[in-house]
Amino acid sequence: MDCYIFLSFILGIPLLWPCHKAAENYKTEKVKQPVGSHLRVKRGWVWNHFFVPEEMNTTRHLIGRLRSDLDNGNNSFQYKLLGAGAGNIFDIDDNTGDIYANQKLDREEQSLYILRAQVIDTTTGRAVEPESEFVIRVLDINDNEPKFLDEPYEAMVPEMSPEGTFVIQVTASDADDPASGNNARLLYSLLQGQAYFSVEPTTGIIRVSSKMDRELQDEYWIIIQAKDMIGQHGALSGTASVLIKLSDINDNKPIFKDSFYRLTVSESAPAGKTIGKITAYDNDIGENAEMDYLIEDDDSQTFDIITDNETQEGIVTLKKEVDFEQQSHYSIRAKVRNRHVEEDLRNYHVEASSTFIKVQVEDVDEPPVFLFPYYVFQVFEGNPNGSFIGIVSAIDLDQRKSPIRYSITRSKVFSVHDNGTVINTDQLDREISAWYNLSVTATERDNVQQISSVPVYVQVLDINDHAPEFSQYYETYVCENAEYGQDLYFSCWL
Ligand SMILES: *[C@@H]1O[C@H](CO)[C@@H](O)[C@H](O)[C@H]1NC(C)=O
Ligand SMILES: *[C@@H]1O[C@H](CO)[C@@H](O)[C@H](O)[C@H]1NC(C)=O
Ligand SMILES: *[C@@H]1O[C@H](CO)[C@@H](O)[C@H](O)[C@H]1NC(C)=O
Ligand SMILES: *[C@@H]1O[C@H](CO)[C@@H](O)[C@H](O)[C@H]1NC(C)=O
Ligand SMILES: *[C@@H]1O[C@H](CO)[C@@H](O)[C@H](O)[C@H]1NC(C)=O
Ligand SMILES: *[C@H]1O[C@@H](CO)[C@H](O)[C@@H](O)[C@@H]1NC(C)=O
Repeated sequence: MDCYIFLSFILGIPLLWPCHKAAENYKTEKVKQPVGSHLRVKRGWVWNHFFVPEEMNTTRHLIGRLRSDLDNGNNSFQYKLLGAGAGNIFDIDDNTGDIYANQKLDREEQSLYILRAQVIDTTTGRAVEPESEFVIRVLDINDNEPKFLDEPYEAMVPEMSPEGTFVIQVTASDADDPASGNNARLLYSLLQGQAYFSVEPTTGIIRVSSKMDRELQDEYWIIIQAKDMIGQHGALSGTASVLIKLSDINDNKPIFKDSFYRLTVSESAPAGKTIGKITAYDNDIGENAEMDYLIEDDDSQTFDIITDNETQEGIVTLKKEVDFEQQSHYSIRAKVRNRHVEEDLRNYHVEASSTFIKVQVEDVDEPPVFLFPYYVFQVFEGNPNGSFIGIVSAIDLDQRKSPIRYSITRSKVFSVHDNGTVINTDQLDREISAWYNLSVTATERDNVQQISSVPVYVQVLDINDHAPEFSQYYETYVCENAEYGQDLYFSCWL
């Protein structure tokens, strides 16, 4: 079998060579025979090339004649066909050596049949020729359409890829004979998707034909067609769909939802407290949608902003405490920008965008504040009831500036006027008690919940001692014009 395949390749003819022992002897002579002519030898088998078209619609089809050149036509020779297919698919006319195909053949199922022939002289019962092998080839017709075998096809290409970018190669196969005309020569084209993609007609390579923006459309279904017969008349075709997804590039900058935000913070809020959220959106996805917020204009250095990595929101926090009485509102500017910026995407809008934030500080009703952390009064024993002992003073720092009411509880000896003046309500006797330690309470008249207290120490001086040299009022005059927040006690005391 090897030898006929080998020969037919060398000769470039689809011919089967008899391969029995005798063939060796004829080889050189036979090679010189013009293609298609009868192969004559001095003594031996004679036959044409045997071809049978596939898919023949006639039931019985003559495909050639096999003869011994010793056959003189006196009907004494008998031809026989042997091998797989002999007697059913093929048969031979005993007398003439005519070979017939009895049924429709399918080249794609079996493209050649190897049979053996015998010729016997019926008068002697002896073989006239050595038994010989020959081949019947089935000729191709274009009866198979191209098929895409690897469906479904899916490919991914970055958005904004330039024209010509490779996307995917899809190939169809055609069961017809690639050596037979154009039956298996395919030509690819696009039936759907030509606006954005192209296909190389001979290779099936799909390329980008125009830039696509993932933020507008993130996937495309295209339909590719393969036609055999290089698309000419009689061509069969097959189609496949290809899903092309666009991957994201960082071509969008984050943009604030609003150009202006209004936040409020209580003056009682501790440093680090979250006071609000601001939101920007980025049309990209994944890492490309990650952003960083920052505070841009904040001379007061009061606010901070961090990014919530889960929600991509900007969380505005208090860097230090605020005081309504000092500054009741702030205007700051915040910025947001892409966290990841690739060098080659500078062309796109990746710079930051910004927004204004107005922060309103809310006043909190705070308890009244005494001007000193404690008071020490000195008084001579024996002073009459209702004598002046000293003055305490508390103020409401809130905007409302509520009037203050003072009180002393659990003391039978002292009382306090609404203006803070402490008086005695009983005789003081140093021999009974040299010290009275009191607690004076200040209450806001407008909100009795707002209360604070201060310790007051009253020292009773001996009447027989010489008079003290210091003023009883010294605290008051220093503190009158002092500001809240200063270390009043010490500046007064020293
Ligand atoms: C046999 O008949 C079919 C259907 O009519 C046709 O398509 C096919 O080409 C015919 N075969 C040949 C070899 O003519
Ligand atoms: C027919 O011819 C062959 C070969 O020439 C010969 O051997 C044979 O005897 C002949 N038979 C008859 C019946 O004449
Ligand atoms: C968010 O991620 C960035 C970078 O990984 C990090 O610097 C930042 O601290 C994170 N923010 C929070 C609130 O965890
Ligand atoms: C405080 O009030 C009392 C009683 O009304 C009054 O006698 C006293 O003079 C007041 N003192 C001052 C400093 O106003
Ligand atoms: C009152 O306060 C003074 C000064 O702090 C102290 O020396 C004295 O022991 C106190 N007396 C009482 C009864 O708490
Ligand atoms: C204050 O004065 C003494 C002595 O004069 C009296 O004994 C007290 O009763 C008086 N107290 C009051 C509250 O008037």
